[in-house]
Amino acid sequence: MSYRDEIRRGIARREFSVQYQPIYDIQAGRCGGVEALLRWQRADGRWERPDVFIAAAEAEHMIIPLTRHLFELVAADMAQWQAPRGFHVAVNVAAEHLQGPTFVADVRRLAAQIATQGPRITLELTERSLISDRKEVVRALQTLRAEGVDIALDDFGTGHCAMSYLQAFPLDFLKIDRGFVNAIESLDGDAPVLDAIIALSKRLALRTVAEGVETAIQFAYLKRQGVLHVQGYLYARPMSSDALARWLPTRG
Ligand code: G
Ligand code: G
Ligand code: G
Ligand code: MN
Ligand code: NA
Repeated sequence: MSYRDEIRRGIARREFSVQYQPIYDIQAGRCGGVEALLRWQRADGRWERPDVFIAAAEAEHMIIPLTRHLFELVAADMAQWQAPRGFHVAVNVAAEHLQGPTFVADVRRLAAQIATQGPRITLELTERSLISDRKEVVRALQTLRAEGVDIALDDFGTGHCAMSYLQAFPLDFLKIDRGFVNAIESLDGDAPVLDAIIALSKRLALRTVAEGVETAIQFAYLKRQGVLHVQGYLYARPMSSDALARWLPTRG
């Protein structure tokens, strides 16, 4: 059976689930949202690595049906939690989906399904997905943004794009890749590339999310530099929808 068929069968057998990683809003002093991360547990109990099956789904043109399935899982999960007002739910979007003809309709369907819960959708895009089809992609993003969807650039600093896309695309958040956060070793040490990324975000009026924050020193450094949101094992690990439903009321 091809990997493509295995993914299709996995969707039909409901082997996919979603883990949610809380994102801390430093200014508000509370959880500001979550990132949805897809997981795949095979019938024999084995967990497929997400980086592996996501890459395979992209390579075999299964990422659009898989992401639509993710949207359905997220909508069903969200009915179980009490998300505070202004809460963000971030979903990762692949280049093929973003550039395809069904993208706006697919996101609108998710938005309609979760409308009663009132959270905002954040689309996490990678630099790679912004390379081609500029006009079409800009138009799709502008349309969704006008309807209240936020756009985040994920894994910032790890791609191979010219930085001109930062001005060409409508963006709200810049997610600083964990590699730059890792460079923070002490409060008085320096992390020049990280500092430059934060300064650039400010100049472009983009809100920053630091990823992979694992230590209190990293947290304090980022807070001092004016980063607005942090995500990482220090604050919370990715967790099931049930665990999130229990966790949220304790962390508001
Ligand atoms: O926890 P983590 O191992 O989930 O994620 C591994 C990689 O897979 C990350 O780069 C993450 O962005 C990506 N990923 C996780 N879930 C999804 C998803 O639903 N869609 C896409 N396109 N990527 C995802
Ligand atoms: O590429 P993207 O940023 O969408 O993927 C998020 C990935 O980062 C997931 O695989 C998630 O499990 C992982 N992650 C989240 N917090 C941390 C952290 O503090 N340290 C590390 N090493 N990985 C993290
Ligand atoms: O707001 P709440 O108490 O839920 O958040 C506490 C969590 O947020 C801590 O576990 C830590 O991850 C992070 N955090 C919040 N404020 C600070 C701070 O001033 N210093 C450090 N080191 N972590 C903080
Ligand atoms: Mn992401
Ligand atoms: Na990332």
